Amino acid sequence: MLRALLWDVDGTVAETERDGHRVAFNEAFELAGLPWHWDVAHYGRLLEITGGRERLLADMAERVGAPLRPEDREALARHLHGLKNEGYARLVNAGGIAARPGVLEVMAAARAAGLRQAIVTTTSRSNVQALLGKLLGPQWQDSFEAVCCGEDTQRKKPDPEVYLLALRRLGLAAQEALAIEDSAPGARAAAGAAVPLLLRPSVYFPARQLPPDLPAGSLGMVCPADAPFDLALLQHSHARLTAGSDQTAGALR
Ligand code: XBP
Ligand code: MG
Repeated sequence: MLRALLWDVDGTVAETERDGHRVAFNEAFELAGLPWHWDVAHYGRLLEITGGRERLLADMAERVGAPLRPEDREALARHLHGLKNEGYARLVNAGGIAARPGVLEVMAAARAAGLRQAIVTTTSRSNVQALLGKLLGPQWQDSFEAVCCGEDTQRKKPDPEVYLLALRRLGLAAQEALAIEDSAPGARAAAGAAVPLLLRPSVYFPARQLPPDLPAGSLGMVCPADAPFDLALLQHSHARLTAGSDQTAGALR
């Protein structure tokens, strides 16, 4: 039985990556006096690295002109990441990011129906606070029993740690929850924790199928980005995914 919705944030709640984080990273480069710029395509490639600070370090490893010593790179990544998160909050507060269609309605309907909800993200807590505070209002935390963020785990998605943490905080078995994700790393994280998954692809992950490298027996299905998205769909998807055996998952993959 479905007892909780586990929400990814970036790409799932809103298209934050291309129009939010990427823009704020570029602003941070400018503020720091660096002639660096992440265009839409380059940022798309970097999204395989989850975590903004980790993404900066991965980019520096390939970038001519980046500091050579690891400790200098680490310090610069921390500085830029701080500037980026401040800029991201400004951008979000100015109304620069809208929720994806149906998301706020599903959150409200789930709450009204007594369905439990949690945030399960690799993004920093300050970014979750900025985005959900803007989209849902200052009482946004009332809708979520657990808010699991990048700071709460040792390993970020695609590692399943953040899903396992959310299940532990809610006291639920994996099959009692439904993960809503937009990306391949997010799908891998949910599947690694054996949480049934609804993948609603975002602009950077225009998938029609689940990623091929999910663990065997993973329970998941894809909701096309332009399909209607409502609570009935989520309930129906979860019931379908958990009704049978692994064969169900096999058929859906
Ligand atoms: C997406 C991420 C994050 C964001 C940037 O997280 O990988 O790193 O791109 O946020 P999710 P930070 O889809 O799990 O919400 O700079 O705070 O890491
Ligand atoms: Mg995501």
